[in-house]
Amino acid sequence: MKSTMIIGAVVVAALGVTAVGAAAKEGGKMRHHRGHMLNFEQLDTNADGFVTPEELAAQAQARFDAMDADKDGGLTLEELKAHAEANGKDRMVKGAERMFSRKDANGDGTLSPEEMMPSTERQAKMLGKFDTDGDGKISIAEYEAVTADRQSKRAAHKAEMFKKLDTNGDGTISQEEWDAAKEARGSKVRGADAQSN
Ligand SMILES: [Ca+2]
Ligand SMILES: [Ca+2]
Ligand SMILES: [Ca+2]
Ligand SMILES: [Ca+2]
Repeated sequence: MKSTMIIGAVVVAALGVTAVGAAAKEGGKMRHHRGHMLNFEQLDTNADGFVTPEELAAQAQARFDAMDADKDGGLTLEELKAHAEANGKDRMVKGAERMFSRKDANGDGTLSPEEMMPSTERQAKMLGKFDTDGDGKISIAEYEAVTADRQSKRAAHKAEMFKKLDTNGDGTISQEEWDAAKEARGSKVRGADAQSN
């Protein structure tokens, strides 16, 4: 059903991966460029402890409307660029044209809300990630579990980096260790360059 698809899409859009940010990421060449993450209180507009697809839909629509400066229900390249500029998103301004032509599925020069939506697989993946009990809404516990998981992964990654740098395991990174790591990284980068050329 079409409505299900749209609801899934707005979950993606509202949960921090803005439609434009997601598009930039799909570009492959651009680095991960996430829109900033809304917190649960902001998403749960009626404050009942659950974020429903309806609440997310309303917010995704609000975001689309904010970009749709002339309120004609479609985004032009100019509107997209102007919005990115107004928000100081330089990288988005630069990537706007490419992203626009990729997203404009019917090539009419305007992005409809449907064209702005991420792909179905991405939507399903995102919704499934948060809604772990599959009841169709996101509880604060589900939201926090995902957020905490993300944070602990980041912390683990940092710890791992530290361990790699601290080669003698004394808990501090000496200048020598730092230099050695830099040296190792430098040769790796040079190696990669040599390969690609
Ligand atoms: Ca709610
Ligand atoms: Ca417009
Ligand atoms: Ca279009
Ligand atoms: Ca749930």
